[in-house]
Amino acid sequence: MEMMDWWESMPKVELHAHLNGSVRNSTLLELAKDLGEKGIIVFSEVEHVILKNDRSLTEVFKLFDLIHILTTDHATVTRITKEVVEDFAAENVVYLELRTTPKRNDSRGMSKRSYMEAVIEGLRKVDVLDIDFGSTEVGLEENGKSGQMIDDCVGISRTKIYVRLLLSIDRRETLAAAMETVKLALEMKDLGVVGIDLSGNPKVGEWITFLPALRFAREQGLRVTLHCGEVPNQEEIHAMLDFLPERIGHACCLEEDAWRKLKISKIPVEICLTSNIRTNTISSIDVHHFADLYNTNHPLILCTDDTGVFSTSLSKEYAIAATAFGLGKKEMFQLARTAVGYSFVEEQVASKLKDLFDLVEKSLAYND
Ligand code: 6MZ
Repeated sequence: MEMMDWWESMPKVELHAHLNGSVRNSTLLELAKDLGEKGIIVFSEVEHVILKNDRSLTEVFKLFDLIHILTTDHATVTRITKEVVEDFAAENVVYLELRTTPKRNDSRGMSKRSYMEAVIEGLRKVDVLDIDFGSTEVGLEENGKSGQMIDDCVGISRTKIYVRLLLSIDRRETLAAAMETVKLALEMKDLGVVGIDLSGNPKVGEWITFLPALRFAREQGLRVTLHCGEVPNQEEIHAMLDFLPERIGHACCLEEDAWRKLKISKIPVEICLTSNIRTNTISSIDVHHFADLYNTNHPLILCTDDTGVFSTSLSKEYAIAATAFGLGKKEMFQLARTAVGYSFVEEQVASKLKDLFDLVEKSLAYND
């Protein structure tokens, strides 16, 4: 318990979190009850789906379809964004790179743009601490709560969370839809959008479909991260690595030559331990590639993927890694600190975050 307090109070950086995968179970149940009462779904049929713990990769994507039914209206998108940011802030995540797939839903009068506006509204509504989400709109980057101290990063009072956004392309989409997402990201650069992610069911679609959109994103100065190697598709994995994305997520199913290519490339890897084990992408923690990457100093970042879907938190992921790979507080603190350098945030903020880690480190006595 004492160790869990330590992981929670340590400042941390989250670079791979999907908005709709990070919704609280209590919120999903409340939304499901509501839709049940309106006769849109049958609550008793979905309750156990929400509460189920062990899910295959295929079941995870079925759950996302259900979550999207529950969250698809502007007010709900705003609500879940606010809650997700506040949940990460509560466990001392000092920088959050939150990703989400802009969605069009004509029956709700929702366009990709209005979906993203609802997300931004959620950021504005965060009120348990200050938030900087990179907005250049006067007065919006601060929400008027300055000076309020809500949390302690191992002894240092903290008043702010920095949030930046990545727009995700779902592998089910068309190239035209992906292009729309990239153009939207460019239009929203002043609202804290820093990059593009390619995600979605890895068994669906082909990444090559999206290559023109990803190239365009890069040419226009957006950073790119790809879900790579969640399933063993070596041809795709090689092509993705050849594209040299700024980061990749997962990297679970790389055969020897792709693994060698990754190591040479030095592309930082977003590691999501619980997600990989729960979906059985990796058979058990003791054979997880975290160890090899860590031992060879390959850039890596510990992340959650979907805190709601996998009932985890970033603090839990740090606790799991420390126990499984025999790492102490000092090593884990350094891991969190180096993550700042792999983020897509502007240099000025990265430097502030590094200062924060330095300040916290000075106050620490690492007694493992
Ligand atoms: C691939 C994933 C994922 O975008 O609606 N997503 N894509 N692999 C994973 N590992 C388990 N976890 C989440 O958040 C949910 C969407 O994120 C992607 C899927 O496209 C999912 O529909 P948003 O906020």
